[in-house]
Amino acid sequence: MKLTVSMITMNEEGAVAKVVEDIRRVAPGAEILLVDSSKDRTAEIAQELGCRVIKQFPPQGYGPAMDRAVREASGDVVITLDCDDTYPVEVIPELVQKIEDGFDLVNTTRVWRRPKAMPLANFFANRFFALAARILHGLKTTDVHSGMRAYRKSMIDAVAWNPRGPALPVDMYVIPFRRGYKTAEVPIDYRERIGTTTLHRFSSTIWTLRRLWRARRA
Ligand SMILES: Nc1nc2c(ncn2[C@@H]2O[C@H](COP(=O)(O)OP(=O)(O)OP(=O)(O)O)[C@@H](O)[C@H]2O)c(=O)[nH]1
Ligand SMILES: [Mg+2]
Repeated sequence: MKLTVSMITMNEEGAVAKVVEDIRRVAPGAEILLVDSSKDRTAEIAQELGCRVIKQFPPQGYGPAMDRAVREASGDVVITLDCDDTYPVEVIPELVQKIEDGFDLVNTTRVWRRPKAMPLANFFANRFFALAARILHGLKTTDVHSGMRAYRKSMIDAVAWNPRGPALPVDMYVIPFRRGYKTAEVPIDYRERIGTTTLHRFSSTIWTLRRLWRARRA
């Protein structure tokens, strides 16, 4: 199956070369696609390394960038991860294998135990959001906010969500699950980030709860 590794980037020039080279090592034939809204040299570095770069200006936020990153992928399998060196690229083959085995979406969980690289408040918030997903949707998960996943492209083509507003990864997991697509979850180690965070905790929390509640109608 053809593979695309999709990332969204906002000022990740300190990490992009390492992340792209790491991906190339484990998935040499994959298309690497960036939806970029950076003011720094992230896009140029990625292009020099042979990535396909879609520029999104002015920046529209996480959701519209991520929606575009998965929909524009040319592969049959789309892997997402953050371009900040937090996610272990070595698990990419395992995620792809699970799609080949018949799963439509393979999530990773960073919080099967507390990662040192995650602030305690974020850890508890993530576990709480996952518990809410279990109660509201019956989804056995510990992490609805992981940025590292594999999606079957035909599933993405068949499912819609509202890309506007924070916390889109919640919808991208819960809605396919509610629609009856087959999902799996793999524990991963989560590392310290290169560069500075773009996460807005307050709006992300509000939107997470809103998306979890609204997905009941999916
Ligand atoms: N293209 C694009 N990328 C974005 C935008 N906002 C955030 N990103 C990228 O999306 C990735 C994930 O963003 P967030 O989930 O907000 O958090 P984060 O900065 O990774 O936060 P940490 O949890 O500290 O790693 C980041 O690596 C950003 O570079 C945006 O508006 N446009
Ligand atoms: Mg990150």
